[in-house]
Amino acid sequence: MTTAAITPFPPGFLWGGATAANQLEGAYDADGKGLSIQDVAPQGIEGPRTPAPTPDNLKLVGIDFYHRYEQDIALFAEMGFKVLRLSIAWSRIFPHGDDAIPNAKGLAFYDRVFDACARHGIAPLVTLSHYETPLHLAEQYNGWVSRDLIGFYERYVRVLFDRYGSKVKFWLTFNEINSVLHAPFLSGAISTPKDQLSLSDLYQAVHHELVASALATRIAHEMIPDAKVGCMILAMPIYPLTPHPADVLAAMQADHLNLMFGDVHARGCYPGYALRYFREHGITLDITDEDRECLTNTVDFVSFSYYMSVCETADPGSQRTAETNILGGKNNPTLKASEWGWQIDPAGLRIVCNQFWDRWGKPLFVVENGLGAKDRLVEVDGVRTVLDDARIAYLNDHLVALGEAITDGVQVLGYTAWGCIDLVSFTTAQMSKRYGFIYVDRNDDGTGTLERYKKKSFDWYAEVIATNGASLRREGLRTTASCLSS
Ligand code: BGP
Repeated sequence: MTTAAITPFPPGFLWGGATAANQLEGAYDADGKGLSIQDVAPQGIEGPRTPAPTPDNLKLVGIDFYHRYEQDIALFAEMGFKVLRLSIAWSRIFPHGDDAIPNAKGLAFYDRVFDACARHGIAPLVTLSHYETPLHLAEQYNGWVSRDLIGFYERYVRVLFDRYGSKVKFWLTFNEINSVLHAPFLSGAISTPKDQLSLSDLYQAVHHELVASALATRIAHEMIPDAKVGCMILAMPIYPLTPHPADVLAAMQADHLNLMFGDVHARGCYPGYALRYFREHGITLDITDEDRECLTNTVDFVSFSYYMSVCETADPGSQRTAETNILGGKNNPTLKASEWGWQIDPAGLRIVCNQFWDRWGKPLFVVENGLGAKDRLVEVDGVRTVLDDARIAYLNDHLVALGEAITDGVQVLGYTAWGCIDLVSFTTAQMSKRYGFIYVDRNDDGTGTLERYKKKSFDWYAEVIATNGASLRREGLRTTASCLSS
């Protein structure tokens, strides 16, 4: 008699991977697609914008998923994916964002992608807006600062729900919606340079996105009764740098700036600490009664990305600035970091899961997590591969922590590993910052064959999925590989 392997992951747990259109599709001007804000940001969030697309922008070609999706989805299926997170490029559907009629060829492309997913039994999890707003909306309207964007977004999502409602049951409204506070152009399509942008304009953009998100939730529920809609938040636990109460308070207040987004999505109104923040920072917002009513359309689940934690301190002289995924913070002296300086903290995932569940009581979905690292293609027994033990260790430890959160009683719907196939980095726009189970032969200078190769982590993840997490190694934390620095 065999005993079933022990796993904290519930039956039907949605294992899979996550991607975004602008980072993998390429074909930036094919079949009627308009320009998106990413097409003029060749160096990621810190670099300058270019007046027009330039050949050094790796996203213009991406990994050519636009032409290779069949093969890539077949590889995901080989790993046993139950779900694939991908986004729809808004400018493929509405090339300028404010067009009256959608682009038929853009719509047909995603039909082909969703049909390929269906053939492999993979459920799509679709992000409506993932850092790829049509450029025209940035240039003509100043992005989400303008209330007009709510109407354009509504037109866009109605078209998508109508067209794909029978094929897509999981929807996310905005990727990492809280990142607009730190990356106004790439997150909120706001053309005003960050240093000239007033807090009132910034939070007005936030408000418009929050209303648009609630509106999309309401419309999805009306048009696709069996759909589940989630918000998507950049989650980054903020620990006090010391046990000093002033540091604990500083950490709480920094956390509030992020938690506000989940509070509005899950509770349907602005929390008191946000109203105080607006008052004390001279932020005046145009919030109508209709907006307030709209915000009461709360999400079905809360999804988030998780890569790292940071610290906060009340000490204005603290020099411990951390390299982070967009949001700021201070370095934690107890943690190691990736090659890009992102601090590795598996326990933080358990902490954030508990915090969100306790706070909102909504099911969670981990829709991004992974290790960005340099990979080296080698030959083993005549087969080209990557021996990515550091990535396996990172993912193992985070999944063990997620299992602990589930054992704590947190309801988690699924987990999609970020960049399940190598794609162009968001923050640095490099190819060399790789996350995938599948290596793509493309380099930072744009050279490469675009051929795909399975990494060691490919078989490892396939086994995790096949055993519903029972194959994970719980003994000791393994994130100690040589590529990590202290
Ligand atoms: C998140 C974004 C993703 C993704 C990821 C990793 O902020 O939602 O688009 O790219 O970060 O970041 P990077 O690609 O810069 O390593």
